[in-house]
Amino acid sequence: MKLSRMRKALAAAMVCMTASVASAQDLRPEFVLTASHARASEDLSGIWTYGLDLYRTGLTDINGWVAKSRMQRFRDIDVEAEEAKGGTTLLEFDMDRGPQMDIPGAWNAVEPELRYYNGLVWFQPKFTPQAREGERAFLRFGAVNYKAYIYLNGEEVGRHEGGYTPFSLEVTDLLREGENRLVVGVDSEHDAQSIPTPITDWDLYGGITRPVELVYTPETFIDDATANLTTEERIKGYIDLRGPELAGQDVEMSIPELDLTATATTDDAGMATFDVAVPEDLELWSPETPKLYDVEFRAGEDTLVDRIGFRTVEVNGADILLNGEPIFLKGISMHEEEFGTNPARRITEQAARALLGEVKDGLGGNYVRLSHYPHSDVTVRLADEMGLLVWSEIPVYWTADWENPDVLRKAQTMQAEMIYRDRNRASVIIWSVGNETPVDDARTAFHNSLADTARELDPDRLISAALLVKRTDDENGTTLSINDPLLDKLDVLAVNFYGGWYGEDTLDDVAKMKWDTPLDQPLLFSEFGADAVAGFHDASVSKKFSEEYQAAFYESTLAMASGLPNLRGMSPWILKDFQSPRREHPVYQNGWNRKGLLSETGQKKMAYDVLADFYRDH
Ligand code: GCB
Repeated sequence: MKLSRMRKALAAAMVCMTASVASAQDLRPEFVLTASHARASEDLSGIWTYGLDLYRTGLTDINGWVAKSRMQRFRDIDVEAEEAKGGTTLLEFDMDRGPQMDIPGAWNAVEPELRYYNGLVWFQPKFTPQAREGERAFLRFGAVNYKAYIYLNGEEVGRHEGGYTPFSLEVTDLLREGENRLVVGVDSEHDAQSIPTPITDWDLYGGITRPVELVYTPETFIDDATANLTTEERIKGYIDLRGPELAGQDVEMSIPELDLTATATTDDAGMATFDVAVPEDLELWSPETPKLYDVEFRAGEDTLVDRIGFRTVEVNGADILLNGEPIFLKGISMHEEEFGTNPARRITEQAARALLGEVKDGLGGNYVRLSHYPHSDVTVRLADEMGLLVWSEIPVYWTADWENPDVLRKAQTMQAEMIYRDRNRASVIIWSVGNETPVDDARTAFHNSLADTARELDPDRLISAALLVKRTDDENGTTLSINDPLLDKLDVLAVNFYGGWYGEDTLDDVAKMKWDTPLDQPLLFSEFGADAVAGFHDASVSKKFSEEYQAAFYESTLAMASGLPNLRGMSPWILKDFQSPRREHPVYQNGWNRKGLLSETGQKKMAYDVLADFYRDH
């Protein structure tokens, strides 16, 4: 064996070894705070002050020394009052008198000078919590992109890495009566060891992009609870307590609308499981009837109510079965970006409804690919309510430091944070473990580990990945195949395909291409698409960036895809034009990827109706 190949094989083996270390149990977030929106809480969102810190002087000094106290933005100090005392005090920050920003929302949209700012920004709200005797308090962040450093009243509470998943930190003993000072350092910089790595095809969107809440719980509380319909026609679930009284607690899960009550007793770790027969009058959740039930979890003085739908999903040969019936996934891909000329990834319920409404009512879809990272909980809960199936993924996108066990651990942690957040959402049917990552041993070992942990964490959903297509040109023409050892770990094959857009192929060439894919598994087109500028027309249909070309591209790709015997769905790229610093054609793009069926303000392009018609006929 050549030395380089030996090294690769060894590295792959090392990746596998570390994978077994991160068991599903190890990956559980310290606090899940499931259904936290249903708890007593205070929303800390609103106007916060901020200060830039491009050289990260608030975190460290030169030579890795501790940051100078005059630079430590997180100090619990009234700078103006200190200065008024006179004397020798020197402070080179003042979080109280900084400029202001509306949180949540990415900073890129706020000021022109922040449009492409990529680094550390300090944020501060001051707040006065309600007095809540005997309760525990947690700071819950919906998402901070990308690294977060959290301080309350001058003390470090915790850190978090990963821009799209929630995290909760206990602050019971740090909260004080009266005014509290929360300081959050947010570093948007990505590097070769981050997930994703620095170059993607979407906007940086640095900042605190989802709500920050102070959530209260009893001393011993239900930190996590699930209820899920399995293919054996059982409702299974658990209650997982945190607090001083874990063992031997009588706990209960009930669905009043179905007169269903299940009781259990917790083990020493505070865990109790349920496994009950499905009541006869259970109305299954589906895109046509997105029925949700109030499910009540009770433990001691704690009660938690979540709205949960019950459905099964499985694969049988090349079919995807929803509630036992084959389903074709009529979908579209979507980034987490609201309509508007200057989006800030501010996903209010109204913003999410506008996007998902286009999928469900406009295109007549039943499915959405939430690409390329876990989207806001608001979106996923709305998908439950509106009846849209969901593909959800972590941003293992194009590349990662495959041979680095710490990076694998990072990806697994993100995946666990996503799964723990959304495992009660009926809409979510697919966890994807990667997007367009070139095949090699170390990369496959990395993805295999992600697939294994996803399955261990959630055996009741399907695993997929958006794969690259292998192209062969010979005397028989062009053959497209999926030649990827990762297939063994996937329930559903998915491919991204851009023939007729990137490269020299004409749309006629695409129509003649042959596919050679395994036929015993369902196949999804996880992406295909072409740019078009809304309102730019070209009667000859030959000009890229015209609406006509995009529409013709959709027509020919849909015709080609329809010939694939195991095609079971698609999520073309993409619902709406989205910001991307990768797309800088000065006439057509100007920082926008134009593959939307809608412009950034919601203007329909011709291809929109091509897809809507196709879905109406399927
Ligand atoms: C892809 C990527 C997606 C890009 C898209 C494009 O394959 O998965 O993130 O935005 O192509 O527009 O090229």
